[in-house]
Amino acid sequence: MSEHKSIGTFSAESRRFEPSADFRARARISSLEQYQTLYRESLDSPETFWRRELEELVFTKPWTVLAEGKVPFVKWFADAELNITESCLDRHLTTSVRDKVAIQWEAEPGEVRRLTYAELAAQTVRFAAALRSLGVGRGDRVAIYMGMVPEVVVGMLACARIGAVHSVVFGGFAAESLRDRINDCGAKVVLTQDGAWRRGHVVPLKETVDRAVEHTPSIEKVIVLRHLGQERAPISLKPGRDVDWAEAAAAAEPAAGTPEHVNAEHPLFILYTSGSTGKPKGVLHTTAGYLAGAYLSTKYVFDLRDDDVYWCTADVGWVTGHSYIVYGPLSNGATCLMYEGAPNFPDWGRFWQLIEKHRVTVLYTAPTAIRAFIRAGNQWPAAQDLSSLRLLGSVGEPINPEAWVWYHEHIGGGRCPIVDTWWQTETGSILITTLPGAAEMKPGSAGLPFFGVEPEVVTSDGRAVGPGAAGLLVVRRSWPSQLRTVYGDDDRYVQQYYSEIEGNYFTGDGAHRDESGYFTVVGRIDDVLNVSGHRIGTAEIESALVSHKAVAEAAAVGRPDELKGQALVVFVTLKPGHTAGSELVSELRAHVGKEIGKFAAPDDIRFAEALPKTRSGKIMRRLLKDIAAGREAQGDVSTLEDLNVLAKLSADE
Ligand code: 7RM
Repeated sequence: MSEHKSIGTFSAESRRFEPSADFRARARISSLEQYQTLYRESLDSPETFWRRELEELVFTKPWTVLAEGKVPFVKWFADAELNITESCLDRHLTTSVRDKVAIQWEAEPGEVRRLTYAELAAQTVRFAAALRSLGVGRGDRVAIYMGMVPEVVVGMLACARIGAVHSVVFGGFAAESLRDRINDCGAKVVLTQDGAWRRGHVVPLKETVDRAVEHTPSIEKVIVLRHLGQERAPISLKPGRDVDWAEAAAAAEPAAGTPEHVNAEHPLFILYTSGSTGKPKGVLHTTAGYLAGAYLSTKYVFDLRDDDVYWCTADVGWVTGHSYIVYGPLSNGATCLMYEGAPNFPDWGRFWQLIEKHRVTVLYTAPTAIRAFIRAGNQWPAAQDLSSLRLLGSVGEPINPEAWVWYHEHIGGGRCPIVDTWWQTETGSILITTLPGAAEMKPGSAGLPFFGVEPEVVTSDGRAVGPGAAGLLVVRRSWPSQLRTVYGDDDRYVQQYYSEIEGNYFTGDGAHRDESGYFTVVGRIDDVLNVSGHRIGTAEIESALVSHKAVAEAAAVGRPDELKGQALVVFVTLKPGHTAGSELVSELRAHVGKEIGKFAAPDDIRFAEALPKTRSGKIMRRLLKDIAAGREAQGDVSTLEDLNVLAKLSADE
């Protein structure tokens, strides 16, 4: 646990921001007292709390048991039955939300499409019927490899409608990563599209799927949406395997799109995320608990009102897209803006033009994007009318106070509260943030626990540390939207999340808490990096590197980076007969891009004669981190196998 020492220092930030009286007056939760009363109730009388708060969700069989069992295996709303799409779609069809826009979509080249709740429901029902007719049913896994188009939402909801389990794979992943994920979950079908726009170029998604499914015995069908068309994204459909999305939908009988009512604990989706080994974990979420978390957090954290135009800039390939583009906002009947392309296309003004054009009121984005906008210059947001905004959010990594204050001033015009939301793929929904009308904001600090959540900062033996002291962030008890297991690997689930601190969920993050109970999450303390908000396991990078013929050994570490949060630095040793040099650097970067995805290509590759190791043969990452950051190697090097190695690595600077 020696690694934990490195998180012990942090600089105090003393600026404080209050929501305006105007914001408070219209907020659902408008004072600290009101928050505290509800929070206490959520912990002390959870039965009363959840019964009342979930009232508007649709259960075909109501729950009589709130939670059954003990961590690590808790069943929430154990005896309930439901179909999540009835809370996201059907329930709105008998109210004025029916004709409200659910998804307002803008393509990268500028085309705009609007889908009302009635239209989204109709498309979902039809596509659900199509999936059924292709033999997909309850419990079957469906991989989704698509870009940011409205149909990806239709695809996810259609799976949920028939009780199938979706596994969305981010479109930036390479064929090999897609193949491994399909094989891990045994998906029967892949949903994809011909291509997607990215910075004026076509990303050939179908082509990548073709390569991936060469080695996926479980795949029976590939359903292809023609999004860009044959001219811009030429594809061919393989007879017997590939199905045209539109044709399948047109041929389907909507009457066959009835919802499958499933038990509360029926799997809803699997989402792969990086951990500390080379093999990504299939985080499994189930139905009722996940819905409860996504729905309630969206409602209170974004404080959504009828006339909001809400924009979460995440990709649906990440958990933020699942919870805060799809299930959370739709179960709340919100209007969501969805944007297909890159934030800087055709220039750095695009986001701000989108906000002005669509009159966006709530913006939820990532610190890495904010820092890139700061670098691009204040003239871009200044040129646009951002007065429609009333609330801002941040997610994905710690936001540094400077970026926070810039966001507040240049985007929020000084009038919009900022919710800094801490959560993880595994937590399903936001666990820590300040509710926007309830509490003062402290730049850099995520804030207070959400309802039903009991986080704590502890020492490695599980004792709570005092105010200001750093430690491990854990969650003391189960909450509805927590992951239920690692798909197909209960042991890994228990090992990873419930063995570090007895009886507690271990987040993998380091944190501290101040006298008023605000949590500041400092970052990962395990071998997981956060590069531009992308979660990357060092072991995955290392195994990709050693699969290259020239590489003998590799060690990946993070280096603080002004823009990306962390930059990826790798140290490699070569096999005999291979020479270090810029040619090999490009080759290795391309290799990692091909094995994992371009976003995971190392920023910096350093060749070494040997890697520093302990006498027991463990690579000393702490030292490599110091070297990567250009710091003098610190701490105990007495167990280092060969001190000359260290001297050589540093001399290479
Ligand atoms: C939602 C998401 C999870 C990791 C998590 C943290 C870091 C996320 C914040 C944050 C500080 C935040 N899921 N993280 N949000 N750190 N403040 N507001 O990002 O599974 O991809 O990543 O991201 O380290 O453990 S994730």
